[in-house]
Amino acid sequence: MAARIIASFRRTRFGSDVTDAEIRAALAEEIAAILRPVALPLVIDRRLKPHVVLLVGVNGTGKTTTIGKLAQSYAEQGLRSMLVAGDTFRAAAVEQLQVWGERTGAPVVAGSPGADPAGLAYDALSRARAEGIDVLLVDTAGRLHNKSVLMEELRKIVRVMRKQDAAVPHSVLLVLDATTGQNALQQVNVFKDMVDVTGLVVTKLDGSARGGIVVALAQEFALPVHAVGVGEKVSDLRAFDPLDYARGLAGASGDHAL
Ligand SMILES: Nc1nc2c(ncn2[C@@H]2O[C@H](COP(=O)(O)OP(=O)(O)O)[C@@H](O)[C@H]2O)c(=O)[nH]1
Ligand SMILES: [Mg+2]
Repeated sequence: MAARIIASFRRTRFGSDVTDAEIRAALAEEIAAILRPVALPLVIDRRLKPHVVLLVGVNGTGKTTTIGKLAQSYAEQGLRSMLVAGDTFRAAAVEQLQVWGERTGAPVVAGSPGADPAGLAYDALSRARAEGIDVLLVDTAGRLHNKSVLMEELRKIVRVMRKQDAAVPHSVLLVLDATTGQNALQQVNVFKDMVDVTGLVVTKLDGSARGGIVVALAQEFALPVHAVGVGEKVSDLRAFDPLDYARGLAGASGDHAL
């Protein structure tokens, strides 16, 4: 990444009389060019009823919170969501999703603790189809310390839902915590082995880390970055803005755009 930027600077800028602000603006533009191809919002297909979105990722990255934020933003667009409490391992995870359901007006499908998430997802899918729900958001567990168990659990959710509709899930979002740095790259590899990840959500970009990790992710995997989390509140989900993000990384203010 650094080599690419330096090479480009050599070609275009070296030797000329440039200010610090100009260098930062040029650097930001260079980084934004790498990010633009992956800055793609998740487009919900309103004809699917439901568009099935599976959220995966390590514990604590923000899957459940992101589901709440997505349900809110869809409600604002006039789309009806249904939430599936597929992290059945922890009772607190089910309660957390129920709170989001109440806040956003979305029905929540939950089972008893320890229930089979695949069966739950199957039931939720038939209910969503019957009720004409627009988006089915499926939460999952992220207990990575037992990789083969998690892999079998996620694959079973997909396999069982496909008995009803071979085209689901339409989207598989991997949720990554920006503050984990380079570890996020490893997480993408692990989850890509388990399920067909179609896009990323990068959370906690409000933290102290500037999250240069998104640049590395874009270069390594070229997966769409559908949205970024910038806080814990329901409104803290944003479309990924490459130039804004790049300016933050380069320490460039918007005033010095090229
Ligand atoms: N600051 C910040 N905190 C977040 C963000 N997204 C989630 N969180 C917090 O991270 C913690 C774990 O989130 P949760 O949704 O439970 O993660 P999960 O285990 O993947 O479902 C919670 O305390 C959330 O409030 C974000 O974008 N910014
Ligand atoms: Mg959760």
